[in-house]
Amino acid sequence: MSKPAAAPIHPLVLMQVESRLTEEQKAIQTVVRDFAAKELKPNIATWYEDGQLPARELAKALGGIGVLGMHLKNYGCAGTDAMSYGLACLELEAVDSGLRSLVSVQGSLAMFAIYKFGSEAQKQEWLPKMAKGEAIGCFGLTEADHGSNPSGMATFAKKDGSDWIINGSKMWITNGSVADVAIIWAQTDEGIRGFCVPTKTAGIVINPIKHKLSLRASITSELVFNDMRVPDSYRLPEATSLRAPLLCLAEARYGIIFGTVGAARDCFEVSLAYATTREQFDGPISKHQLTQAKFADMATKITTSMLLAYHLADLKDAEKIQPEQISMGKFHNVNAALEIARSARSILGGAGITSEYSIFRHMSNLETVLTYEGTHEIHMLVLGQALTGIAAFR
Ligand code: TGC
Ligand code: FAD
Repeated sequence: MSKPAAAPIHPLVLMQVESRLTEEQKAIQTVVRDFAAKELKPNIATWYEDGQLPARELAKALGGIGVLGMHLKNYGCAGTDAMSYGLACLELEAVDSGLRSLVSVQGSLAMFAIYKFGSEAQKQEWLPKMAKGEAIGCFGLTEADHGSNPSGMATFAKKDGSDWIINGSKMWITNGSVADVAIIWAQTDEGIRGFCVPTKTAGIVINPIKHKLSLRASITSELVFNDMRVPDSYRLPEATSLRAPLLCLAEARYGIIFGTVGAARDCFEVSLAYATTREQFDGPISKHQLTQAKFADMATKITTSMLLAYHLADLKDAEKIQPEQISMGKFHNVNAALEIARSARSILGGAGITSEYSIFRHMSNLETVLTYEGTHEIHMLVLGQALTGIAAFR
């Protein structure tokens, strides 16, 4: 006779990985988790199906719980540690990658660019209202012909007296159509520079990108600049090469490393709940060894991803984190989450392809997450470079 069933253990409890969090970190995670359960989870399937996101209201609500630019100090930002920021990303992406993207682009890309490279006047003007969600930012690095290789960007800012005239375009820009301010990276006669441009500036046209089959609960846009004249005071004075936008990317990639654990956790929880109630061959499908093998594999991947994320949080808080370490985190955790989503989806059988369950949505989103913020291949090559000393990008 088989032993009576014991109470199931959650993967993160099994290895006690959360025991290392401080009370403050746990409290922040709980605030975001509760907010997500109340304000985001009930609506996400509809936003996703409609391909619409009430970004303005959401930004204000997210600002209200203090997650926008939460790891930055002063200027109305919460100034939390890196671990807390990661945990917030995890809870948001447990609902949908697009919601984490809204927060990543606002806090880690647009606000961080101003915070790190902006003038005092730019910081005073933008950061407090962006922290509150009263102003939304976007970050324009990618171009249609220059994605993985931003050093080849064609957008050009030409000096004209004390002004700059910017021509070119940016593609795939998250938050673009709702943004109040755009961080625009452009070539100049002196090298790559960044500009912090209000989107009401004459000469900028923003076109929404439609027909996405992934990240549908996120706004993605094309930005086009036609002789856009901006004063030198819009230039980010401390951004003097490609290193500046790449440093911003490191911030956002860090959030993804935690966020994808959230998507994976949700896939695990949804598929486990389904497997314990769905019956085939005279019992729950969770009793089948092949199903249990999937759960064992998923739980191990969630645990190793979480531990990797925690380690990177420690390195980040100690200000010791290196780009190749972040690359390993993104490379591993996005791939692991995608594998978990595919496996969890298979446990739901036919039901797994409907929007009644979150798994297929996560799976579809994770295809974008595998591509943006440096493709899976680019992070492999960053690691390859670190391990061999040879850059193989070109
Ligand atoms: P390379 O010569 O290697 O580097 C130029 C300078 O930058 C430094 N650097 C970094 N600094 C900080 N963090 C990093 N990750 C860095 N990577 C490089 C580097 O030390 C150098 O500094 P210096 O002082 O010597 O000048 O540049 P490269 O042209 O060879 O390119 C290297 C490569 C391929 C890794 C880089 O171009 C790259 O990462 N490409 C991927 C592009 C990308 O990730 N785009 C993302 C766009 S934003 C986005 O997708 C938002 S999605 C929405 C969301 O986040 O939710
Ligand atoms: P490509 O660079 O053309 O790559 C195509 C394929 O070739 C990939 O598999 C890639 O890995 C491979 N490849 C390229 N170079 C090499 C190489 N050297 N060796 C081996 N393989 C290689 N960008 C922004 O600036 N801001 C944003 O807010 C933003 N948001 C986004 C939101 C969404 C929904 C999406 C889909 C993208 C977003 N992006 C954003 C752009 C994103 O960063 C790019 O899509 C990404 O960097 C890849 O560029 P690409 O799409 O041009 O692909």
